[in-house]
Formats: sequence, C-alpha cells, structure tokens
Amino acid sequence: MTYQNYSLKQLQQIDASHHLHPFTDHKEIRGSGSRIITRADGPFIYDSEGNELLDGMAGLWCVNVGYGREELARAAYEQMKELPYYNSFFKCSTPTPVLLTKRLAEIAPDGINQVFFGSSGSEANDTAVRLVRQYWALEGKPEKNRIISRKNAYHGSTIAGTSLGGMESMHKQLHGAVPNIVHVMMPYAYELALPGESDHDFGLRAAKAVEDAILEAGADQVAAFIGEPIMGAGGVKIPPMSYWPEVERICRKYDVLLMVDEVITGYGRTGEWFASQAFGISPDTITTAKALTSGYQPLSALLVGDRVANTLVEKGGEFHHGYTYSGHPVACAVALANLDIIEREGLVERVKSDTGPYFAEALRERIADHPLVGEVRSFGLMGAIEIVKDKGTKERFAPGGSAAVIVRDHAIENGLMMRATGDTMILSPPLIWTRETIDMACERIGRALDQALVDLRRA
Ligand code: PXG
Repeated sequence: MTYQNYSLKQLQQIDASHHLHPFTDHKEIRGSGSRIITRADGPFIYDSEGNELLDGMAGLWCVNVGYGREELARAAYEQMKELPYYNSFFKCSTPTPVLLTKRLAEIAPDGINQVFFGSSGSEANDTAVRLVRQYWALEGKPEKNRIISRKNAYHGSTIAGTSLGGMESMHKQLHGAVPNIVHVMMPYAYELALPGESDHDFGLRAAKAVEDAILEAGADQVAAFIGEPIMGAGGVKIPPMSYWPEVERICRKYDVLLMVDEVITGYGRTGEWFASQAFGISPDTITTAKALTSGYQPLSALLVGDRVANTLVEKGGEFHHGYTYSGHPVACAVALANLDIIEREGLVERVKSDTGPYFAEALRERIADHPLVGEVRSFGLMGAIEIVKDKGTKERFAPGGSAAVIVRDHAIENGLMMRATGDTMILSPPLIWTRETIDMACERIGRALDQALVDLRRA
C-alpha cells in the first residue's frame, strides 16, 4: 500500500498539517504527533512502529467480530463488483438492504419490524428525532414534541446528536441547540446514590426523574424519552435492573414514546442481540450502528416499532428525509456477512454464558482490590474501572481525569489499548475475546495500575 513509501515521521507531519481530527486538541496533537495504526488481526492492532496492542476498545466500540475477517472483505468486494451503489429513493431498492431489513426484523425485540438506514449513529438519531416528532404531528398533536434525555448522555455529534446528548463540554460549543430537549439525572449509583440507598431504590428514584420532567412539562408536550441502555461514552454507567422497566412503565403511563440508543450496546455486546432484551423493555425506536458491520463499513439502522411505523405508513404521505447512502448496498452486504459470523460463532450466547461472567469475575477478583480502584463494573463485554485517590471516601485525584490518563498510557505501554473518560477506565473489547484474552488484559491492567500508583504517589 502506498503509505509504506512514507516514514512514520512523514505521516505524522502530513497528519498535523492537514487532518482535523474528531474530539482532539489540535495544537496538542501537532506537538506530540498521532499514533498511527497500520494493520490489525484478530484481537490485535499494530502501529507503524510495529508495536502489538490488544484492542480493548474494539476500535471504537464497534469491531465486534475482531479484525482480519476475509469473509467481510469478500462480501464488500463481490458487492462492489456487482453493484457498488444505487440509491433507495424514488421507488428504487437494491437487494442487500432489502434482505438486511428482514434479518433485522427477525432479531429485533417483538413489535419492531421496520428499518431506516443511514451511515452513522448520529444520522440515525437525527432520523429518530424527526420521526417521533412527525409521528405526533400525524397523530394531531404537533405540540407534543419535547424530548427527555439524560445528563452525560452521548447520542452523536451532529447538531441534533449533541442537543440530545448531555455532555456539558459539547453543549458549550453548540451555540444554539435543537429546541425542546431537556436532560434529567443519569442512573449512576456510584456517584449519585444516597448513603444507605439500595441499588434497587436508586434505580426507581432515577426513573422518577423522568416522571418529574414529564409532569413539569405536561404529558401533552412530551414526545419521547431517549437513553442508552448502558451509557457508553459517558463512562459505562450501568443502571440498576429496576431502572429501565420503571422508565418504560412511566413512558406508557403518560403516552410518551420510548427511544433507546443501542449504537454501542446493539449486536451482542450485552449478551443479548440488544440490551433492550437484557433489561426486558420494548422500545418504540432503537438506534443502531457500529457493530452492525463490526465497523468494516459505515452503516446505521434505526429500528422502528410498529406503532410509529404504522402511523408513518398509513397517515404520513411522503417523509421528506433520507441520505444518499441510506441502504448502501456494500455496507448492507457487509452487515449481512457480519451477522452471519456473529450467529455462526455463537458470539452473543458466548458473551452471555461464558466470557461476560468470566470478565466480571476477573475484574472483581484481580482488579477491584487495587488501591487506585474505587469500583469495577461490567455488563456482558463492556466494563469500567473507577480510578480514585481514596477507596473509602471515593475522593478523586485532580479534576479533569489526569489520573486515568496516566493509567491509560501505562496500559498502552504494556500492550493494551483502553480508553479513559474522566477518571473512568473503559473496556469494550471484540466479542471474540476468550478467557485467555481476558486473562491477558487483566494482567496488563494490573501492571498499568501498579506503575500508575508509583507515578501518582510520587507526584
Ligand atoms: N449514540 C451512541 C450511544 C454512541 O455511542 C453515537 C450515537 C453516534 O454515532 P456516530 O456513528 O455518529 O459516531 C455514538 C457514538 C467515545 C466515543 O469517546 C463514542 C462514540 C463516538 C465517538 C467517541 O467513547 N459513540
């Protein structure tokens, strides 16, 4: 490949001169240079200096079947040869998105049978917002258009995605949010539970915040509630099991639609095809992307429940919305092949009955007692480690998450790619990880924590 004619230094210089990266301090990266990943295989990624890293983040929460899958490359190649692109507008279709909608309807929770395609999670959430507001307008209630979300939520980076999300740093740079979106507390017991409050009771209290927001606005003003079943970018925040069924009950009571964002949790990560199934809820819309193709192609699918879809179909006329790449034939071919792999290798079941429980136990038994660790938690194959100065009081090191960055840098030195968000360390590995891979990761995390402890005590 042509990049091999360039040295690492040259690639870094060109990167610094021309490439505006997502979520990056550009001045900083121009000083230090970016880490350039050049190839990957199975659970490993390799950088331009030849370092091998176990990829604890599955790319960016997406490469669920791991790297180097010829079958996916072949699916893309064959589809490109046959038909690289045709649109899904103007009464046209191509075969692969058609087959993918059927496949998705089969694995989706009951009552969800329609699919709208885009290329990213952000796009799918834009579609979802337009769709639920249009739904209420078609039902004769155009004023029922408010959407309730949560603080610290992540729903993408477009203007609608940022507005739905609850990240303060992103809102500060928004300069005009989409109107009528409000944010309530997140269900994060480690920081927000009251002294002595049980997990169960905390979950109900966090759900009550949704009810309070509905009552404050008036139910006739509220279109929908949206949430990630487990908050991902916000720090793998796993709600108590009492939370989601109670949120669903409240939504039904006030006739508010339930939208879940499964861009991270979809396609097996939690040990079910969808986390909605793990939490026992039946949403009206489910946003999915990422692992739908294991990141081998950009593709999102908004799964739309019968109630919303039927109104759109029966009363809607033309829905003036869509993207050039809605139903892209190559991306959909790769998605079909990817779902084949997940199914054939039994990856969803393996997470549920083998690697998920083993991962939880490994974190609990080998990581939780470390002096830097305030809490470990996991669900399926997504996990978090809270870095604290004092385990008892939960006191953090300096604000801004600098301690977790030190742990992360040591993890990378020890051959494990993981993410730090605030003072939370995150793992979201490919679903092909085995018990042995989990052992390897825990050993590397242990070493990174020990080295970080030395640094932090010295500081
Ligand atoms: N919803 C959720 C729940 C997500 O996690 C999106 C929507 C947006 O998807 P696109 O494809 O538009 O990026 C996401 C994306 C991080 C990080 O720092 C997480 C995401 C994206 C970038 C960084 O963990 N998730």
